[in-house]
Amino acid sequence: MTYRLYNRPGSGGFVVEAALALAEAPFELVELASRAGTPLEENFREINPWGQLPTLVLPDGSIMTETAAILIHLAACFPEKNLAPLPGTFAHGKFLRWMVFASVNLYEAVLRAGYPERFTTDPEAEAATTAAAVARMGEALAVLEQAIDPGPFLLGDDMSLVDVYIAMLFSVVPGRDRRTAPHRTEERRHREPHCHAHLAATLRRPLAGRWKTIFRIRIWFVFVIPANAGMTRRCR
Ligand SMILES: N[C@@H](CCC(=O)N[C@@H](CS)C(=O)NCC(=O)O)C(=O)O
Repeated sequence: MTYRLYNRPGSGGFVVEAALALAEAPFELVELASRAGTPLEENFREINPWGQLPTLVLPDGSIMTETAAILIHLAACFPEKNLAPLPGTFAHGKFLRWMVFASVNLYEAVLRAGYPERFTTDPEAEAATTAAAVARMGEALAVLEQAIDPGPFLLGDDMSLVDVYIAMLFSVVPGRDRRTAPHRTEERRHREPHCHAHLAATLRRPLAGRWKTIFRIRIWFVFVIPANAGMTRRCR
């Protein structure tokens, strides 16, 4: 039995794909025939009633959702791959802290920006809802910016799955100019130099496997193409 990962092109779920590749775990990737920005098929709710990706089917057939939970679980399943500090250590406490911080403060704000209609009943307030979410992401990034110092990784010299997660989120968080790819803008480089260097360090980490290819291709696919096409980038 292998893992089965449901994702779709344009979704931040590629971070789980990257983690599975880092763990060298056998997995099947099911890319839903649904483009980012369009609703998922209603019948997908039979697999994940919350209707979101990534969704991971574990080898025993049980379902996991929530990116942070999936990453924490994968790190525990493959301790020999050093994807996280050992549970019970102080470093693991730090790992969990930033996993959850990223999930509830950054990923959730990305959704508020992308789907403002879910967070207000007033259609005229949608633009303001998006703007407030983008501002909130900036505040969360400022906290991460301090946490990464001195880096290069959140936990110091050792890369863990929390770095891969933060790098994905840093890539999806829009810059002030929503038409440009965020990880390329000078503005971002100046405002969050540690986050910027952290993304570069994460991608530079010399590890075997195809996770970096997945990561690079997905970042390019998700962000650069929509930016060039003048679309709003959203994690959808
Ligand atoms: N809390 C979820 C959020 C996942 C999420 O927002 N996924 C987006 C793609 S990046 C999605 O499925 N959007 C479709 C929707 O919400 O309808 C997690 O951490 O995994």
